[in-house]
Amino acid sequence: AELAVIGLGYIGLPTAIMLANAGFRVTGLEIREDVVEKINSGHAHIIEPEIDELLQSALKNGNLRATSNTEDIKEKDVYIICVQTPLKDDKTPNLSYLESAVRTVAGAMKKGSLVIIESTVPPLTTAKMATLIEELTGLKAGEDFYMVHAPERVMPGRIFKELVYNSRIFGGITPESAELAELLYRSFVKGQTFKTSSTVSEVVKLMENTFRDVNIALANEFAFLAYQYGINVFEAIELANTHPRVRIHIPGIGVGGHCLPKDPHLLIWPAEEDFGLIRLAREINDSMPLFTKDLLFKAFREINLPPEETVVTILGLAYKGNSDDTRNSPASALIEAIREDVGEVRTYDPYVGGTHESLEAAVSGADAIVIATDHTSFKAINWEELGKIMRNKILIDGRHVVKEPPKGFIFKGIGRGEY
Ligand code: SAJ
Repeated sequence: AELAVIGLGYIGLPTAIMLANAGFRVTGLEIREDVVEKINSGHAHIIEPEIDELLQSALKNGNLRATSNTEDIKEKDVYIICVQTPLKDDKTPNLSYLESAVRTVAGAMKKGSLVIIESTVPPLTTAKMATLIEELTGLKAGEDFYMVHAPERVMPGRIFKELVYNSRIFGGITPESAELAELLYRSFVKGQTFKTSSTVSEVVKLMENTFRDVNIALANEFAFLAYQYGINVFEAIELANTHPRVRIHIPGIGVGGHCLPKDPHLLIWPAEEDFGLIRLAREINDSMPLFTKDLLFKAFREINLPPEETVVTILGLAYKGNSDDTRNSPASALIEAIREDVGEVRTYDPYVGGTHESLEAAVSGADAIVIATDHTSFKAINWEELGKIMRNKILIDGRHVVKEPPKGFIFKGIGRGEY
């Protein structure tokens, strides 16, 4: 079969590579021409273990080609849409990328095509997009073309493992649609596969990320409570998690990335009524960078440092450890919140371009360090040694990277001992 993947980002590119290596002829459509060029020359534009090798083998066997020309995806058997579905304000989804991808597909497809949406979408969207295709093409959904929501579930950093071993859901607008998609993905998926309706599948995907977001909010609330009792919340969590049915998440400076901060909003957006818990969890998680700012300014007050004279170094700009992805990163929210109030903000992230070249250069003469990302390399830092090149020694740990408060520092961490 001839396939087209629309959108070669974090999900589209790995999926196109897997399908090409499974033997399908895949054309990847991507509007960013520099990205197309890079991919066709064998270099992925995203950082992900194994990606360049797998991309090169897909190019070598002649099954994968990237393009920015919509003419190249005419009359394919299958279209897989992997575009982003961000928010346009605090809580309203921006479905314009999805809609424009669907319009492109409608202009290219033929009778009998299978259209798959991998993007995370608000409930009922797949059915609406099927209606849009009907209007644009005159074809009848479920008869003249097939349509499925097949949500991606992979974790950046583990994409190629999880693409193969995670189980997958295929939500068809008709049972036959789901069956066709399942057959296609079985070419590389070793996990279990399940078929359902498109609306159930949309809700399932959103529930998964909402579950994680709400659980992280609960952990963050436990961190606030821990201050009241003067205990280390991480010790308490570790002990609570020895219970066979308890799995408390990790509190921290905030919830970033392209999924968790928006998916709970997508879940409740089309509903007439929601009951508050999901929204409150979002508010708690969004408040964490400000809470981290509070910890920092408390430390300034303890040694009578006027904030406007301080140099603050943020360690980690990525939204999570060992990643180069800065989308919705709590570090950026913190920087935004302190920029006007402190003398100078410096950043250091070994994965992210545009920050200081070295840890030492970023920290030299600084008054405070705030850890905003749990990169593995940060865990090996000798703080007492590093402290020697600082002007004042304040260390704020937003990611539970520092196990023992280093000597000679004013140390504060989220959920750690005294506030
Ligand atoms: N975080 C915490 N505490 C935790 C876990 C995470 O503060 O206990 C923070 C992280 O530091 C990060 C944010 O939450 O800032 C999100 O990170 P994550 O590791 O939870 O998730 P993502 O966004 O990288 O990927 C999630 C995954 N969903 C679930 O685990 C339910 C992934 O499987 C999805 O495919 C992905 O969202 C997606 O694309 O929807």
